[in-house]
Amino acid sequence: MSPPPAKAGGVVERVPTYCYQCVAGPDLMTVKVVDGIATEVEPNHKAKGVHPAEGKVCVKAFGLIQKAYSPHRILTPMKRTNPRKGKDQDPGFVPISWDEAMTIVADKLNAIRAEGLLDEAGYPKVAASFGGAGTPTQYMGSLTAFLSAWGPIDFGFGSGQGVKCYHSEHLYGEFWHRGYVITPDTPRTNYIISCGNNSEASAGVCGVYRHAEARGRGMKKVQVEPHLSVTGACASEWLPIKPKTDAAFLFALLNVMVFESPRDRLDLPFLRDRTSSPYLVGPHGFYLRDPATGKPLLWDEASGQAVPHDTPGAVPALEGRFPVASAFELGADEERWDQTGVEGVTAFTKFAEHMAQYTADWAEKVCDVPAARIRKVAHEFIAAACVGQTIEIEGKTMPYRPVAVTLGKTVNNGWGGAECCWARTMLTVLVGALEVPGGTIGTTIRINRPVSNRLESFEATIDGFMDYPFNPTDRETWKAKPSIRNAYSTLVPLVGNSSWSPALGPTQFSYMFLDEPQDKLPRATFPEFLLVYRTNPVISFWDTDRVASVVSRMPFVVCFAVTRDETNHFADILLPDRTDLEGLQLIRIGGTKFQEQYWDSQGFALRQPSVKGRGDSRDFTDIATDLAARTGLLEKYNAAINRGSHGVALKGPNWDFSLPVDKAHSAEEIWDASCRSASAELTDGAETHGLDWWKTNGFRTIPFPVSNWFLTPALVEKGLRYELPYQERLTRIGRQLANRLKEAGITWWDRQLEEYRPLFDWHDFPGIWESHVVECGAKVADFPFWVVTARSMQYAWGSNMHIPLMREVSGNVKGHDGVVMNPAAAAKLGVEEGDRIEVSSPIGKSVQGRVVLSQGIRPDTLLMLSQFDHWATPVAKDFDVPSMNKLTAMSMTLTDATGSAADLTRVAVRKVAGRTS
Ligand SMILES: Nc1nc2c(c(=O)[nH]1)N[C@H]1C(S)=C(S)[C@@H](COP(=O)(O)OP(=O)(O)OC[C@H]3O[C@@H](n4cnc5c(=O)[nH]c(N)nc54)[C@H](O)[C@@H]3O)O[C@H]1N2
Ligand SMILES: Nc1nc2c(c(=O)[nH]1)N[C@H]1C(S)=C(S)[C@@H](COP(=O)(O)OP(=O)(O)OC[C@H]3O[C@@H](n4cnc5c(=O)[nH]c(N)nc54)[C@H](O)[C@@H]3O)O[C@H]1N2
Ligand code: SF4
Ligand SMILES: [Mo]
Repeated sequence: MSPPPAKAGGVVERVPTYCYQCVAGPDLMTVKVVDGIATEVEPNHKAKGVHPAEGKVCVKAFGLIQKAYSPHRILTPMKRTNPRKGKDQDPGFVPISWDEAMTIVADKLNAIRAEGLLDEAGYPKVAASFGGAGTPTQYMGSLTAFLSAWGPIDFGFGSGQGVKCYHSEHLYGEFWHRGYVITPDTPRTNYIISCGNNSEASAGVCGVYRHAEARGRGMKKVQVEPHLSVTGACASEWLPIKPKTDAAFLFALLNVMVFESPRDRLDLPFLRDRTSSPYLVGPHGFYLRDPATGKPLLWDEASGQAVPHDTPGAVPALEGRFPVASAFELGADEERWDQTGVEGVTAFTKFAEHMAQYTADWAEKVCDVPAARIRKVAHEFIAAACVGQTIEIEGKTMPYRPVAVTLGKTVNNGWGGAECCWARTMLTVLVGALEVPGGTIGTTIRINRPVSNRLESFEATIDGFMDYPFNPTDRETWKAKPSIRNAYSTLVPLVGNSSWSPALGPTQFSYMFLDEPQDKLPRATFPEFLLVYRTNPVISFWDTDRVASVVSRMPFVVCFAVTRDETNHFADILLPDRTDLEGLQLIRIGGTKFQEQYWDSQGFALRQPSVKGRGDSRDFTDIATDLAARTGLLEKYNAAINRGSHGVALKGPNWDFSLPVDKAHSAEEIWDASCRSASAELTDGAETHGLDWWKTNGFRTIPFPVSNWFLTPALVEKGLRYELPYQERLTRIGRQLANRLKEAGITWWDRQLEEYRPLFDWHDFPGIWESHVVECGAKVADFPFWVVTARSMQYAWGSNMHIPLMREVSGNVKGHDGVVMNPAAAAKLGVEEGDRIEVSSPIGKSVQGRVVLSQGIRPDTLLMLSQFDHWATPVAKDFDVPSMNKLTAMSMTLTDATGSAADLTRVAVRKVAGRTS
């Protein structure tokens, strides 16, 4: 059903609301409603000067009208009637009432509760998969309160978010500088080196706006990537690098900066005072520590002796080797070396000596970027860094270093991701551009706490660094027995144990381990109940046929569903939620958030029904309350709401809108109380506007200091340093983990343990994908191409591919209807534009599609944009465009130490019959 044409003279309303369809949100907008029918999405002009993109939204938001009125919407609960589950099985969904649907769901949950929430293996019987990089919570009302009331749930059944996303960046970024996602300080930066960061497609309306403004004032960007993305097309320079060799390129930049540029062009005071560069490293590879205090030593040029790092008045030596009279080194577990008359080498000297091997001439052979270009980029970067200059922000004088290095998702995850994250951070460290105006900064935190303010998210360690919530690796507290199936707390110390950690763990293991028991690890068991919302792992993950096979064997699957899709094809029950323009929810906005949401204000915004919920769809909050009531959890659920699990606590220092816990409340009541509490929070209790006020006004903010975008001043205030370049903590933790796994007899994580080193090395990262070809019993020469993927501005993953408008708009951007291939490579195979090819991978899977020729891609690389290949999602299933996800493997070999792998694989290409022009 499409909206009937608006009658002239009809009643026109403009409803303020938000879009959070992709991770670059939230963005504010208004919906024009004529006689109750949504007709247009418009900017929210009241947000001009408040929202970083002046109250505008991107192209995807315009699709929301068609989404609401889609003829393919699921508009009533449905029950599966075909007990057999398979891709080729018609589920036989039949409409049922909400009462019947909720009775079936609650009976299952109550049966689980009666027998215990954990199964014999100790894993939660209930699992939940939410995708879209955390965006579903912005649409699921108070379901979060129900989940918190329930108890243990396995949140580790991933969808590709997390492990296919920015991953090493999340973990190492938070470890080094509290940066879950790392971006340029775009409004002030002048020079960006971007390795595969496709911000013109991926950074949302705020990112695109900021970059356009920056280009307008002359900012330069060097885009390094195997194919010319829309971002590359907007950049000053494109360097078509060989896939997965970015670490070599970045290492060579470091080499040029250290060896081919005068030392004083670097930010020596920053290196000396804000990093661990002057710490003295002993012969065993750990810091030399003061026998009295245990603190790391540095060489004090003032007194001519080694002193603890925080000695007042000390003038640390940045480089050199120094005699230390007495010190000890602290290794893994109980390793301790007490030493006298020992030589200490500064961490910076260790770093410089280590980088000597990675010359530009060496890198050229590895990454296929000419040495002269590497040198040019390094020198331009130093020149643009403005070392020594300052800028005033809100009356505070801060360093001004307008250079940034950004990484995209295939660069900062999987093998080589850690090395790229380290090298990128070191590039900015060398010129003092880390977490300062103009430089490379982190957006927000997800592993550390409190999320509300990353500047308050650290205590000092005695080593003078920010502390970090590692999963334990010591003998007493290491978790030999995983709490959920992907074993993140057992295997990945860096991922921590916050509410986001299960979804950032090696989520492919949740699927893999069900069929491949791992030696000495408790056997993975199928969860008895799987809940799915706004994710489609059967399309979005690696080796999608394999994911489909696992999902088809899940005993009971409940999916919230806007339309049929590939994952809910295997569901037992479908529940129709009120979607973007129909539901009610208040969320926090402002502050700093990925992708490039940097606000100078913070507050709340309301999502409210612009149009009546269609059919028998139900508001998420009402669904959650009903579930809580039917499972006897109402009190706990209401208490969770009062605590703020749904986004805002209902009680503050001088206000209290807590709801009585013993009865069910409607969505309107819950969000009215939430609105009142939010109003009070923003006005210190002075105002308590309820839902009606927020419905009219849409959002409200208070100032957020721009100076809070930058971490370095907070570090200075606490007298702390970044633990860079040398990784003493990680080395110790890696060795301890190795000891624990050895004691447990686990050998299948040995390769991952090698990532824990004091200084990162180049390894043949593309070679790991090549060795996987051999592991699959094939020959590398038979798979001569790489296939990579990229974002599309028109699509939020696969979530809006059922919207015809998105298809129409994306049709104007090259690459959306086939496999992008270089003409020279195509000519060798006798392939022309529009020909059909079969692309196959070493795991024995293949896809077909038409060829799109472009000079903007390396001859050894193919591009499969986005995540197509739908076979159940309406509209999308008729696209006939392939996706790499059927071709890529889920494999231990390809899993790195952080638990992620990368979206690329070696493939073979063959021309097949049929042409589509
Ligand atoms: N419109 C839109 N925006 C989004 C999303 C969305 O679905 N739609 N998703 C959001 C999410 S969850 C994420 S994770 C981000 C991802 O954001 P990005 O990482 O910025 O974007 P992608 O387009 O996925 O990155 C692909 C780029 O990496 C390049 N590439 C592939 N392999 C390599 C390599 O080995 N080296 C180098 N240097 N480059 C390589 C490709 O050529 C391509 O240009 O986007 C977010 N923003
Ligand atoms: N080929 C390829 N694959 C990729 C990537 C890539 O770049 N290329 N990127 C990876 C990354 S970084 C990420 S984060 C993941 C994301 O992957 P997922 O998190 O799995 O996201 P989607 O595939 O978009 O699935 C979203 C689902 O939500 C449903 N949906 C949309 N709106 C609503 C609604 O209002 N209500 C309900 N009930 N359902 C709704 C859609 O129908 C869709 O099935 O994908 C990964 N997969
Ligand atoms: S960038 Fe994402 S959240 Fe913002 S308007 Fe576009 S789709 Fe919505
Ligand atoms: Mo992602």
